[in-house]
Amino acid sequence: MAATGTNSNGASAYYVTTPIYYVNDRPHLGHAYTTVAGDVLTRWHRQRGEKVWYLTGTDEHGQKIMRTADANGVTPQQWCDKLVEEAWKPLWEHLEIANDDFIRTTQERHTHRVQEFVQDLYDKGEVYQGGYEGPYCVGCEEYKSPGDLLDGEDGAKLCPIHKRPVEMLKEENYFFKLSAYGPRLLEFYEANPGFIQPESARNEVLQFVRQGLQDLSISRSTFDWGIPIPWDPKHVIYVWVDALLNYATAVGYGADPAKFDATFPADVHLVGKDILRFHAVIWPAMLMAQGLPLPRKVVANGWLMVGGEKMSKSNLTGIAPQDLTSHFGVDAYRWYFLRAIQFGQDGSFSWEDFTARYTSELANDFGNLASRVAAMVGRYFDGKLPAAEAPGDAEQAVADGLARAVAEADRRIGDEVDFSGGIAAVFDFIKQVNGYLTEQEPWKVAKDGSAESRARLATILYTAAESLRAVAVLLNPVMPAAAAKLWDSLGAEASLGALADQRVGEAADWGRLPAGSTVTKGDILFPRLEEKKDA
Ligand code: ME8
Repeated sequence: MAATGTNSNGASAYYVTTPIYYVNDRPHLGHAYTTVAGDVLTRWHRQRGEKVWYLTGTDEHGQKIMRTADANGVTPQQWCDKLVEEAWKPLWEHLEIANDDFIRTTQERHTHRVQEFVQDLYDKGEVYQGGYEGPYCVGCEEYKSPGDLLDGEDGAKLCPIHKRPVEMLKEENYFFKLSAYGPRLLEFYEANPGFIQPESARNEVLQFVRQGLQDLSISRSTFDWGIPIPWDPKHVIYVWVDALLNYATAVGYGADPAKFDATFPADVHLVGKDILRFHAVIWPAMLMAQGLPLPRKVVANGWLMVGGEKMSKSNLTGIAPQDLTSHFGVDAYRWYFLRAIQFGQDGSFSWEDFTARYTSELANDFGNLASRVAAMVGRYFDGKLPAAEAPGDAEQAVADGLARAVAEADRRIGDEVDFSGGIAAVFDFIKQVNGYLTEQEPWKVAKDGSAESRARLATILYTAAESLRAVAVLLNPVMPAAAAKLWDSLGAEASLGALADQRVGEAADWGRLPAGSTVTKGDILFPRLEEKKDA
């Protein structure tokens, strides 16, 4: 399938990237949203048995970082080192992000290769010297089209994203002949309708490119915090050209051809919709200019909003993820935003909605199911999972429901990068299993000690436990700690091996959990929130 790249034969990795984040400040929910999404996507593909490469990192050059460092009385490098080590890397660890690499644009493995790339463009005649004057937003690190600006107070013109005044810049710069690539880009989008996702993002890009592209200024000479232009070191390379190249330099561009060929290009670039054009227009054009292969998909996530505005560092509306994980836990945090918001759409964070969904779906539907089943296997069968001695239509319906849930979740998350749809499929199945228990009433069946009832009870509890075995596999990419607890409590580790080694496809193979497994009532997966507060 085109969406999943070339990895089905195992030759090259399923390569997913996040944006590399500016380290002018600490991470907030918005950054974590994209990074958790990438983590779930890559964990899913690992559980399909594919080779995966998940890259994240930090964008450390440019005026925005330089000004922040100045304001804090340290050098830009000192500032970046501090923020990366104290804020960014620890957050990803806290959120259980299993990235394979972390690139920083101040690393030599990056800076040297960026210089070579730009020099190469220059040698090929793709770059020329010229002048430019226009409104510039330091927040975006981008020249803006005058028509896109908003009117502020006293006649000031504002960036539509940051709502802050733009600055008029006039510079002698080097330009990349981006305008020449419009027709080829349009042909490419036409031939690859799935390249930009969602549809609204694709339409925005098509409209933008159809209007005609301007050449791109790729150097700056009014400040020096950047990678020098090799043939004219009074200039530094424009921070976006520098930053986009991380996707190539991190996987060995110009340094390790074997690794590069086995990884590049990306199967999915995950980006916020604010930086879509850079990834869907400029980046492919840069690659075309070098004859390099283009990414397979650029998927734009919507914005997390606060009070109707994009949550952002510069507007001081950034909420730290730790403020939520300390209350709801890391698993619920990873699950919530992907579950509650259709990927690609904007979504508002609300404490009330998170609390309501946690209580109904995690604590009641899922957590309760797991603890009830473990408790009953303990009470009625001394913690040894009984065999399903007398399966009938009701059990077949559960097995069929599981097969549907696996197929749906795999297609939605694995192929379509539709997290809420995939997670909903799993939670619908959880609901089905709850409904099955309510109908079968094992607690009543247990009261009658006949051999027939005993067989029936065994069948019901096996069916529920086997369903949970599959749920643990399906939810492992989303909530690894809760899934591991569940896996342990079913005794599945001893009988089936490590959870991480379970394949998504096998989740649907009914009957994998062997009778005789030791089922224990482990920790409650999702404690009630009020209890947690008191604790
Ligand atoms: O743009 N809602 O870095 P950045 C959802 N360095 N996602 C959000 C968000 C919100 N409110 N706020 C931020 C840059 N994000 C460049 C990228 S890539 C070669 C260079 C997420 O620190 C979203 O993924 O401003 C967005 O694209 C990214 O953070 C921007 O992070």
